[in-house]
Amino acid sequence: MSTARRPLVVLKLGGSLITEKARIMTLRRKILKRLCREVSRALSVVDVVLVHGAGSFGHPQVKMYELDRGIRNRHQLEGLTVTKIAVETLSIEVLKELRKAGVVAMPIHLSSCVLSSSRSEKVELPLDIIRKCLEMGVVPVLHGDIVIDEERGIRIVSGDYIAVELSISLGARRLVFALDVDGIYTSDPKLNPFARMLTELRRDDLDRISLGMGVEMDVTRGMKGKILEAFRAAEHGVEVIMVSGLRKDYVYKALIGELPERCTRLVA
Ligand code: IP8
Repeated sequence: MSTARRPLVVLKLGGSLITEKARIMTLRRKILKRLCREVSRALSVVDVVLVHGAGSFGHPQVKMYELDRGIRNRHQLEGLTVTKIAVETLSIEVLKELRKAGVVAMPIHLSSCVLSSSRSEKVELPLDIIRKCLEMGVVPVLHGDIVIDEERGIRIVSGDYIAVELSISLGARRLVFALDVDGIYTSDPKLNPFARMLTELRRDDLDRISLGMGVEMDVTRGMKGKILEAFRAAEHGVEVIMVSGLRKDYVYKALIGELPERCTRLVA
């Protein structure tokens, strides 16, 4: 159960939404700024845990040093620092925009407080710290990260995994994925003009649709990985909504529990 007084919502801001994925370490500041204001307004109704993706502040760096394959030589270790600098730079930008929007936020970096083991799928998250922040009315901010792993040296933990795990463990009412598209489509809407958006998505539908979006540059499985993760939350009774963060007030509406006109709801 949530320890917070109000309904708890976990918000995942997609890396493709808040960064230019094709241009290394480039922020989409106007979009981020507006989204932070929407979070700020929603805080009068719900408690929020914010998780963001790494976008071009993490994926190109991980790919460059092949960090997603674990540590095999010393040169790769340099990539650890390079990637952390990039991800933390984005995290600071998110915090600065939250601050400007009047949100009191606390960054929680998994790399500093988690030791993972590849023998387990699960990564233990610092729930006590997050619960305490919520209790104090502070918004915990997490992001896709690199953590030290007992067997492989390092492990990439996606923001999607973090958001899903938190929504289940904290008993969140809702999990909102803010995307750079309106929802989940029958195929990639950026490539196929006939792609149809699905207002409801069931696990069975996954066999009938083609999910190519973002997979090429994404070291954490892109859209398909996101949806498979998200179904875990839906199957634990969390309401899961995929919504465009490009449309004004859609994230705000999803946060406070008003279904925006266009979005995809996962049906467990
Ligand atoms: O963008 C990936 O997190 P994501 C984290 O949420 C790194 O998949 C370091 C690439």
